[in-house]
Amino acid sequence: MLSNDALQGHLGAIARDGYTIVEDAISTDVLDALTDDLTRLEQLFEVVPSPNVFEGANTLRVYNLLALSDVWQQVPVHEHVLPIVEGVLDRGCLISSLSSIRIQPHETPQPIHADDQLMPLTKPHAPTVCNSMWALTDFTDANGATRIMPGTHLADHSPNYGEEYVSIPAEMPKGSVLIWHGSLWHGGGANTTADDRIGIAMNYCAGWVRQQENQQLGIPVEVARTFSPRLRELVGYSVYNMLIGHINKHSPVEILDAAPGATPMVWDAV
Ligand SMILES: O=C(O)CCC(=O)C(=O)O
Repeated sequence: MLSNDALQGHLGAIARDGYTIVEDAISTDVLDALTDDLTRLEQLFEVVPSPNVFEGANTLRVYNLLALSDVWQQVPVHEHVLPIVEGVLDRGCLISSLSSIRIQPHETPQPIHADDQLMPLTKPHAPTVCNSMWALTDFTDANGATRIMPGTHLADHSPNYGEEYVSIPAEMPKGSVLIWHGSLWHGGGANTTADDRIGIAMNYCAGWVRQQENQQLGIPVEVARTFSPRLRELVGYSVYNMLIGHINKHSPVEILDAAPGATPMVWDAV
């Protein structure tokens, strides 16, 4: 559990710099379990790099991890990360996507971008997105640590796609988590080593924003039914501010459970 002082420190850093790093966030047994399952999934699905510059010619990505095995269910709700995300967005935040990013040797730098730059909003703006990168290996300048540009979350525009910028590597030991404001300019780094850099991209958005990867159709209903109450809320079986996301004036969680219930809705409060 994060202390209140630690929580406030991380929130202050994100407000000021656009990012923070939580060291020693993830225990070794969790890291090992995630790494083993990811390797299994990559082999099972025979994952190969996608043929586009953004995802990387030497990078393996597995999307929609919550649908694939139980071990990923602990990631979105982690006690050292979620309170910080809730502090940035609010407790009505949602999972936007959960995927892996394995940057292999010979990978070149990913174009610098902001994760919210496809949203047609005037900048700077309140955070609509708050993303995190779990380090399953050490993240170093040489192996492709995420490149960040501190303070750019306050810029009045997004980066020009494909332009080269001066950035710094978010170096962090294995078990750390980098968390950033969705407007921060950043990108994956080049890997000049002989080893893989493995990261888990645990991305969140505000509860009133559309999720990047569709969680309600992407995760089979029978899988979602096994989720904890908080995880169900985070994938979108919930309503934001008692209204947004309702189905016929009911929370979608009641439909998930096939048990119409009494989730308080905005109409009950007026
Ligand atoms: O792999 C990384 O360090 C960053 C990746 C990223 O920002 C992205 O794919 O959107």
